[in-house]
Amino acid sequence: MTQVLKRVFVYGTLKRGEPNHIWLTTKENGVSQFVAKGKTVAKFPLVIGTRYNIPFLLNKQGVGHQIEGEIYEVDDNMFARLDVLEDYPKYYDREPQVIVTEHNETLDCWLYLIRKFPESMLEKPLLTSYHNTPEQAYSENYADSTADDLFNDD
Ligand code: PCA
Repeated sequence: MTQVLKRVFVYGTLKRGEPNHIWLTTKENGVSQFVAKGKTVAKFPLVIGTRYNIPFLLNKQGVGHQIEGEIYEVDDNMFARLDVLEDYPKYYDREPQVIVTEHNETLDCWLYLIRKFPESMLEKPLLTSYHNTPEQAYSENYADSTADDLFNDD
C-alpha cells in the first residue's frame, strides 16, 4: 500500500543548515521530501528562549510576524521521529496551519508550537525567521528538563 505523506512546516532547528536538519535527512528516520519554502499566513510570535536558545513559536496568533520556513512531505515514520524530537505532546504541541509557498500556493501543513509559556516570552525580540548563530547558539542539552523547568530558569 502506498502511504499518504504528511506535510510539515519547519521554521526552527529543522530547517536546512540548522542544528536538527539531520533528523530530516537520516534515512533510518523515514522519508522526507522538500516541497518549497513558505511562510505562515497567520502571524505568530517566534522567539529564541531559555538558556538553551531554543526557537519557540508561541501559540498567540496575530502577534508578531508571518514566519518563514520550509515545507516537507514526510511519511509516518519520519513524523513519529519529529514528534520525539519535539517531545510532542509534552513540550511542543502541533496543529495544522495554512502556509503560503514561495510559488504562491497555499498548503495546509503541520507545525510545532508552544501552548503554555510565561508571558515574559513575548517581551523577547519577535523574529520573522530563525537562524542559529554563535552569539546565541542552540544547545540540545535541555533533554532532561521539563518545559516548566526550562521556562523557570530563563
Ligand atoms: N524544531 C521545529 C520546531 C522548533 C524547532 O526547533 C522546527 O524547526 O519547526
